[in-house]
Amino acid sequence: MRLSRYFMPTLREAPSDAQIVSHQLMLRAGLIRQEAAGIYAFLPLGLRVLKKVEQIVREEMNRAGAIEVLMPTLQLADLWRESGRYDDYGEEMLRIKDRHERDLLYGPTAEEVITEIFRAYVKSYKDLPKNLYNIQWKFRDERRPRFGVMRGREFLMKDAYSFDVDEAAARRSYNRMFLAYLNTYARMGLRAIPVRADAGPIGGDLSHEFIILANTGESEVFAHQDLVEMGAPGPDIDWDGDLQPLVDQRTRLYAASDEMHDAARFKKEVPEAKRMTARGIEVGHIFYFGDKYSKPMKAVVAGPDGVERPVQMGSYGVGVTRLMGAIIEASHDEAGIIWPDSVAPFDVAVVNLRVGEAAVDQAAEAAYRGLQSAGKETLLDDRDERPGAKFASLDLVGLPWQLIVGPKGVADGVVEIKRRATGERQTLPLEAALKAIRG
Ligand code: 5CA
Repeated sequence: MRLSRYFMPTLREAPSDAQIVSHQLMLRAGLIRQEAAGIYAFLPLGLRVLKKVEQIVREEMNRAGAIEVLMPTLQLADLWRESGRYDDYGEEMLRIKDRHERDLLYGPTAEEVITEIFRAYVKSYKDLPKNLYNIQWKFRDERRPRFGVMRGREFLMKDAYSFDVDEAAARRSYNRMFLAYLNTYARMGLRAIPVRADAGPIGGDLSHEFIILANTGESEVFAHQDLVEMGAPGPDIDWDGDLQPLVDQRTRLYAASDEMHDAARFKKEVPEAKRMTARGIEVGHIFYFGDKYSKPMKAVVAGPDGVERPVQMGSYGVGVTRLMGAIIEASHDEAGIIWPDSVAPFDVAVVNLRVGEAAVDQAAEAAYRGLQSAGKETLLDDRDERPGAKFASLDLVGLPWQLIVGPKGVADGVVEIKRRATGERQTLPLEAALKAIRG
């Protein structure tokens, strides 16, 4: 992509109502534009990041055996009357009437819709387990939308729903999601801590939140330091095998959100030097709630004994748009965003420092073509601007690499490469520079 023809509206200053660094940087880097309180348009760079985050979530769901569907954003109120949640959900639910005066709502979550789909087709334990997920926009009319995509009203969520014949099997489904979540966040350069959580309006008694540590986070967490340091299990575990030991290893150590925190237990179970109290961002939340929806909605399956029972369910949410903010909170400096390679909007910017000077233009074009044919997503900065302005905006948008082509280097047969994360620079012949970036 040639920057002279692209749409990357960066801002020198963030609007004064952006209070936290990720919100400021998302606006300044031209990733998002607020259209109404808590409602955002995704601009080209922001959309590229969103798609990458979404794709990582999708791949890790698929790896763990979940199957993708797409449910509508608008749902029938009657379904929510069946589950009994229509009246309980309150003012957070955006209620809509169509021309036939039918009550609709913009889905804040989709337990009812997925249960309706499931019960239409699945009747026997032989078809279980099943885990169906979608990545779809949700709407919650939050009282205080704030911090940009962190607490939006319209936001993108991955929501998965598991169906099992009994509690033991449902627990296995829960474990698969628990571990898939850790792998998902790790691929984005994030370390998430699973903490015991309150199930809130989704319901049920087994629930974990996944928290990214950040001072600006809205959640307070209490955890054993060793859990914070424990890595993700990695993709190569046996997804059909017994995952309980891997989950136990991570749930044995104390970790709780503020609603579930028990100060006396924390003191008793965690040595003082290992007690961590911190703020964090909830980037995922998983629930096991048994027959909370299947029973009132009559989603039943026949067991091996021929007896019909409500199917055992769980649901598993990831805040996809919120993750963009969380990644920036975890990875930035004074100059701007530092995207992890896996979610960066482009891999590399080729910076032409003397647009219009034939030899420099030619060398920049050669670098641009070389990177593109190596499969690197490349932005060619061919804007007619001062070098200082180019570097400021490129550091702000935070691509992992810059390949800098200037008149002096061209005369010497070299270019400069810069790694955004470390600031490390190297002067190399073009071929060696391409090789370093190709990795
Ligand atoms: N049905 C369940 C799981 S699929 C559910 O809705 N869970 S939730 O309410 O915890 O939401 C799942 C995830 O969506 C949260 O962990 C959070 O990361 C994200 N999320 C929730 N509300 C918002 C919001 N207002 N703005 C941005 N992301 C949000």
